[in-house]
Amino acid sequence: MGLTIAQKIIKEHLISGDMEVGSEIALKIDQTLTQDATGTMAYLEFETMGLKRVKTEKSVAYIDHNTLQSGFENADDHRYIQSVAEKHGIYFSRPGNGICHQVHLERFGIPGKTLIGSDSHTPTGGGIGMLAMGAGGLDVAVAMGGGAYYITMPKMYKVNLTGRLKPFVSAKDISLEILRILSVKGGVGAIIEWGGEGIKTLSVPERATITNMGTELGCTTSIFPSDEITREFLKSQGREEDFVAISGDSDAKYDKIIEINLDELEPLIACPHSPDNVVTVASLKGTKVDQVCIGSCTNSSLLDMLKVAALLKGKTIKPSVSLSVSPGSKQVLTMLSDSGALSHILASGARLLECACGPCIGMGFSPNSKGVSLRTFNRNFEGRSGTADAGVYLVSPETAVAAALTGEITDPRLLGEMPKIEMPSSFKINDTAVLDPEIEEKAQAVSILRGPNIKPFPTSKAVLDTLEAEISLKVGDNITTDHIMPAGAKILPYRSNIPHLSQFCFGVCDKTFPERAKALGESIVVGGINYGQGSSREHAALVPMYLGVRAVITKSFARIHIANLINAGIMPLTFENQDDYEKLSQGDKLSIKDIYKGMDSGSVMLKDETNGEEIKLICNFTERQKSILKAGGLLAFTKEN
Ligand code: MIC
Ligand code: SF4
Repeated sequence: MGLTIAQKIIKEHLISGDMEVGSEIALKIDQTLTQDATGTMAYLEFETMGLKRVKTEKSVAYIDHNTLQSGFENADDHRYIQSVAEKHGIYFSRPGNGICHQVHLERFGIPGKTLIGSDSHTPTGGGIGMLAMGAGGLDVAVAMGGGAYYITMPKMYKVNLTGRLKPFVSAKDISLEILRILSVKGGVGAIIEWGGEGIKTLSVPERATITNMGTELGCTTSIFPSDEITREFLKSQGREEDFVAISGDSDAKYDKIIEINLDELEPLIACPHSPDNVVTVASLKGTKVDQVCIGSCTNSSLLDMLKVAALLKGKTIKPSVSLSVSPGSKQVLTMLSDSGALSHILASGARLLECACGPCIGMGFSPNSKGVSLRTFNRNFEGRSGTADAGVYLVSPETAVAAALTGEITDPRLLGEMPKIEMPSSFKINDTAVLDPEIEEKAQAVSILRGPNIKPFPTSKAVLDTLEAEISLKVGDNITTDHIMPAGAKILPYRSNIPHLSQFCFGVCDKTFPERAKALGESIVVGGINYGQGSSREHAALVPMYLGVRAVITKSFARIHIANLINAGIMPLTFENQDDYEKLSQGDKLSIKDIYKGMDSGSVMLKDETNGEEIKLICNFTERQKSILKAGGLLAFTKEN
């Protein structure tokens, strides 16, 4: 039987396990990336492993998230990461060089290679045919040390594109359409491959917009074939030698096939507070808009920016709208500036932000109270923008410009004729903002620069045979990591200070949680479907662990979060019968006995001591996962072994 693109790459990188859907496989990882918000913790973990050099083909540390330096914390973390990178053989992308995913695509990604990154949008690399996955910081640290990355062998989904996008309809609308079809949990346990005649009309940055936002489907990753369009892109980046062609076999088998006709697609918009809350732009016509943000790892390529500049050329934005533009990389900004296109953006009244994540993660540019913000980003979770009562909508760059010019949600097709965009055949290469690591012989002399904000790593506890604890919090479906461990300018600087961070845990759901959890000593959290969707931040597991959470019981989990819980020594359990969720209430005292036996048989019995209910919970762990939980987390397990 033929293989899919992903199966081919997995086969080449398989260290152990069977490529059978649902079973655990271990993969060799060629490249890693980290960003600063997850990187400090990842490098602290890497240091604990005591290795001198990374063992990957290429590891890159990016500074792109925590760039607002309103105190010493972020600057200290940047220096720490820079010094670790220099010492241990990691390339360092300086602040200002751009968003990790955009820069990695331009300068380092290679078709057919495996990449894991401590950021959930690492699948952006799927746009050039990489098997690129988001992971918790500890998993990235292990991979840097040469260890395998473990995933559950995914199902394979295929999306066939036919036709060609109409003017003012773009790659972002394809992302929103697939979210409309599949929902934020529709990709869990699957890899999505993009194919069909229609992909020949999509350039690499457009493909990368689609694989980037595949993360919002919950899938393991998304991938395009590596074809002549990929070759052209690599050539334009001066890297044609990195090109290899990769495609799925014609008789490859897919578990699901979805057809999208690009001719029929129209401008779409995701309404608050979920990326799958998708309707047509036309249906929201006339909604007043306060703020428009263009950028993020989803839509900040040169192509996106040139389109924005061309549409803004000679026009002025509405006085009632505040427009920000953040190009994805120094390369994009330089070329935008050299071509003169930047002047059109500035003349329109837009505010230029640095090449970083910025408003996407609430690092500045928060909307006004009850503000309506249209963003070309990938997430619109409640509170993520930094303004609790703002309504964030996700749109294409075309729809963003239409709103900035008219002051309301407007179908961009009403803007007239789409200007023709000429893409350059070669990009301006200047990698001076990427610092090479020190050579191995001299690396010993590099000292690590640690700031006072770095606090000791919290120690986790081993899972014991009996757990008796109270439910400290019960939440609903689709709880994101932004609910569990919010980000934003005020909180992100403390990513290496778990005690400080813990004050904000579950702040979006219940501000009293940290105090209550601490008072209980040990407790259990109960959730609904797709618990932990969203980011890769391991802090959404480490902080609850610090606050004494010993188990999380849900209807289902998101992929990266369940791995992070196990790595932190927190037991993830699921209801055998989802209706049993209703039988548990916050404050109930629970007991789970014979956990070790249950881990072997795949299920445990929970007794609700408050109401007498008995509930069966699934705990299908692999031998490796059982050992990690019994050791009290992956760090403890790695030290033991
Ligand atoms: C995000 O988009 O939510 C982030 C911020 O990039 C996170 C990583 C983090 O929390 O630091 C992600 O996507 O993994
Ligand atoms: Fe940065 Fe936003 Fe992309 Fe996350 S989603 S990496 S915060 S730009």
